Amino acid sequence: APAYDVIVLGLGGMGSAAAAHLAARGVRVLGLEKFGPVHNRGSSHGGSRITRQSYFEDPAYVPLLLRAYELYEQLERETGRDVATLCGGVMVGRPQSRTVSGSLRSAEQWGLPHEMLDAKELRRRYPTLTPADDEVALYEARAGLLRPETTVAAHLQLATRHGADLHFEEPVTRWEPYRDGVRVHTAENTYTAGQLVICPGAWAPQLLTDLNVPFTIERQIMYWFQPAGGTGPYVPERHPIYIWEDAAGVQIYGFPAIDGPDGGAKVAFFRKGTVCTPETIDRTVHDHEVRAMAEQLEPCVPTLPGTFIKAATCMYSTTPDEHFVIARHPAHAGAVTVACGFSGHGFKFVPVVGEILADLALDGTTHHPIELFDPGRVAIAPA
Ligand code: PYC
Repeated sequence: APAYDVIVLGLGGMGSAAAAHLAARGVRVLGLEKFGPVHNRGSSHGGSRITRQSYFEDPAYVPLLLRAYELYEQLERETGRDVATLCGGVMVGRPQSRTVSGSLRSAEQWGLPHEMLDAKELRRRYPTLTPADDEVALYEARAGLLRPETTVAAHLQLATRHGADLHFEEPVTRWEPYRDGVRVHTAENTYTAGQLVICPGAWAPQLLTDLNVPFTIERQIMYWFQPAGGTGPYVPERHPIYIWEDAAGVQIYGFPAIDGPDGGAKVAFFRKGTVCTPETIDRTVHDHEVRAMAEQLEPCVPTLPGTFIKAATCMYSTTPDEHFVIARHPAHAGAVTVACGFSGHGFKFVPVVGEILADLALDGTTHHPIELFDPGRVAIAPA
């Protein structure tokens, strides 16, 4: 008999949630992670991530978001950790921009509470934000921020509490079908299990060659600036998260100041990354990159680029249509489940993805709507 019911490969955002949900259902779980617990080498670090419900990307994400909100609350209750701060959020741009029109479409389709603000009202509510007269905002009170490192730590804690074995600093070298299940090799050991759940993050191109999805791994930069005049107007009690699309379609996103009076506030370009691999990513952030961020902020959040504090890099794993991949592996459908290609907008879904992966691995199906995430839609013909 297999030593484990399920092996989870990768214990970042998605894998830690999968391990927690699987272990809570009473099965024997092994989690394998290349790095230590809650590391900063992948896509689940940097102190904050946005959460929101009026989803400009596609209304099909909304039911999953509603469930993710419930599960984030449950995670806070079960672990006593502070994961979410719902400080409100604004999606800003011209009315016809994807950010504004797509958010409004999801809000209207799903009856989500929201307000439309003209430029004058946005400036009145949030004096740090200085939209042009032809820009508007969709305001959502239940948008806010999530703490990625705390989320991962909380899921690892729950997985362990429910009896999962979690092995860190133990990279998987390869895996293969074996009898009715799988065999997974690391430098130290070989493990067998009935089911394998692969949450590879930016390592998807290496670990999922036979999925035939053309992932692009992108280097992204997160910046922290100390606002001119201090963080007073930027604290979460007074400041929303924001996604702001300019007339050229370039999006930035930012957060309130959550790191105390001297910690600044975080801001970044949404996309605009350069292609990289986890091995070759340039972890140095260059002066010209800091200047480009400050220049983009000048017209819309002019006091934010007061003093540059620090920057950090992370990776997106982007699919051609920027929708996720969550499915039974088409080539190994009886034993392998994959979750990857989160394309820079996955973290807010972490707990519901954990629930879906547990459903798929244990029941072969899920009641959650995941049709949009079928890898077949973007797979290229095998070479
Ligand atoms: O998913 O809200 C999001 C997001 C903003 C910037 C990167 N991802």
